[in-house]
This record gives sequence, C-alpha cells and structure tokens, in this order.
Amino acid sequence: MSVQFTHNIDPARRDFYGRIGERHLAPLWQVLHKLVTATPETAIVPHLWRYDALRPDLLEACELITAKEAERRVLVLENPALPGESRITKSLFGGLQIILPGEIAAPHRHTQAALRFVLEGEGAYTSVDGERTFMRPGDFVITPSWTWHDHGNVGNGPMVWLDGLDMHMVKLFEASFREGSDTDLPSAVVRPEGDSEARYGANLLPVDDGYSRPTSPVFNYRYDRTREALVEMQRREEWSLWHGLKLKYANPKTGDYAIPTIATFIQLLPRGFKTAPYRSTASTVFVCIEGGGKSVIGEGAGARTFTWGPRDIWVVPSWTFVGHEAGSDAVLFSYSDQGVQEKLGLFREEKRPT
Ligand code: GTQ
Repeated sequence: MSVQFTHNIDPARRDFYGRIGERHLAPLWQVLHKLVTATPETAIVPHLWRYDALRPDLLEACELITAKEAERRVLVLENPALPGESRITKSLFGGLQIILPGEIAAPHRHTQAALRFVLEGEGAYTSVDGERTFMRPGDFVITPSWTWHDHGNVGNGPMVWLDGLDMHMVKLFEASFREGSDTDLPSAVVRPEGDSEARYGANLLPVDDGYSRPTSPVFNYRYDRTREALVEMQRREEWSLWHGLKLKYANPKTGDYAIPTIATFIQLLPRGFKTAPYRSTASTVFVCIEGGGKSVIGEGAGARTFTWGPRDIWVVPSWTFVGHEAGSDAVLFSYSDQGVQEKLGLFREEKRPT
C-alpha cells in the first residue's frame, strides 16, 4: 500500500530535519543526486603553466628563501579552481622544485609517494634509501612511500624538476606520516650509483632479492633510454588514433605502474599528428619535454586551446575530451590517478570515433 499525504508536509519535514540533525542524522534524499552524479563532476579546470613565464618566479624564490629554510623550495602548481589547496588535480599534487649549486634538500621521509620529472639543468642528484641518481632533463625519478630521500646540486647551474605526489589520496585516507632528520648533511651513500638500474634495468630480475615494495625497484627511468624506445617504435608506425605512441612506465617486478598510486606515461606525437578526441575519468597532468603543439580541451563553446612547447605543463580534468596536435615531433610525459582507479574498478574512458 502506498503512503498518501493529506496535508502540507513541508513544515513537518523541516521540523523533522532539524530535530534529527541534533542527533547527527540527515536525510539522504536531499543530497543523493549531489553525491551520486550521473556522470563525473570535476572540481578542477583546465590550465596551462608556461615555463618561460614562471621561471623568473622560481629564480626569485631562490633570492628569498634557501633550500635549507624551505626544506623543499617548491612553487606549487595550484589548480585555479582550488586556490590554497595545493592540488593540481583533485587527487594529486604538482610543484616545481628548484635547487641551486651547493644546496642540499635535507633527508626526510613520508608516506606520500613522489615522482620527479626533470625539466632543466644537470648536476643534481636524488638519493633514495642510500642510492644516488644524477638527474638529467626528461628523466623520470621515483621516491617510493616512506623511503628516506634527499636532493643535492653539485653542478654549476640551477636545476628544476616537476614534483608529482599522491598527496591528496594519502590525505583522504588520513594516513600521512613524516619524519625529518636533525642533520643538514646528505644521507649516507650505501650503494653505488646505477645499482638499481644494473639489477633491474636490463629485463632481468635478481632471484631472492627480498624486494617487497609495491613500487618499482628502478628509480630512475632515464630519458635517453625512454627516447630510444620511442624512436625505435616510431619506425614500426604502430600509432593509436587517440594517443599516438604511448608507453606506460612499468614496474618490472609486477607490470603495474612504476608508482602504484600515480600512473605515468611517455608519449610521442609525430609532426602533424592529430589525436582523436579522448576522455577518461583520470584528470591528467601533461608536460612537454620536446617539440611543440596544441591541445584542445573540452567541447563546443567551452573548449579551451592551449599551445605548448618544451617544459610547459597543463592539466586536463576528468571526463573532459582532449585532442592533441603536434606542430613538430613532440614528446609528452603525463601523470594521473588512473592506476588507482583501475585497481578499484572505477576507470572509464571514451574514444571518439574519427
Ligand atoms: O622533494 O621530498 O614538492 O616532500 C613536496 C613534498 C617535494 C620532496 C614536494 C616533498 C617533496
């Protein structure tokens, strides 16, 4: 039997909501469709950070604060829709770290995992668990969750890289831990440079190595080797209409993404190549490392076109179509929370037919 209302129930409902609110109860039916939307609602907006425009700000930061005082001298890439939240996407952090010759960013560790994508300079290293790797432009370097890490610049010029962290996932789960060290000294080197690459970087896996982290044991995916793979593959002309030639940075032990919480990719778009419109539930940060082109983000009157070149960074929100067009042979790095969504069965994508 269905319920029949014979009087105006609005005041009664309001009264009811007020009374149950005092007992920390609330009616779902008032918020259900805000919570469970028919399609993804994104809190972020597309944005492009032009490297040449912000480089002077990075240098000015160096005049105002030392790496020592700052702990990490980073300018946060703030999504314009979420100022003050240190989010480049809803789940991920992005920032540009600059370190000058002679400076050290002291050892610390945290449960947030980090990636570095090197934009400018050479002569700086990152040390992870006692192994150093010197970084060059285009290198993709990993700091796994809860590993001690520090950075130092023993070169002659400033060094800049993009930091990507799974900061807001860790925050969502309220699982953040951090430890600093009392010293300003770099951490002790306990393994020679290149050790992890020798062990894991040649399609061979050491037997009984005892390595049990979910993060890749390769911690520098060097650009010279990545580029070689792209150039070799380019000859075979196996192009995706939606991605050009796109490769995932993989953990050789598991086949998973190199960092389980942050999916990372490298992608080559040859001159004149135009990708067909593509969207996914993973808001994505793109970085151009070589070449130039443009990306059209969104559809119809609301579409934005970003023209990009080397070291520019841009972000594409969830469930928003994007198409790229390369004006010259272009190499793009990208990172997103796609890997987490895949593990949870949430990831969806749509490829527009052409
Ligand atoms: O280099 O360890 O951009 O801990 C933010 C937090 C970099 C780092 C960031 C960090 C780091």
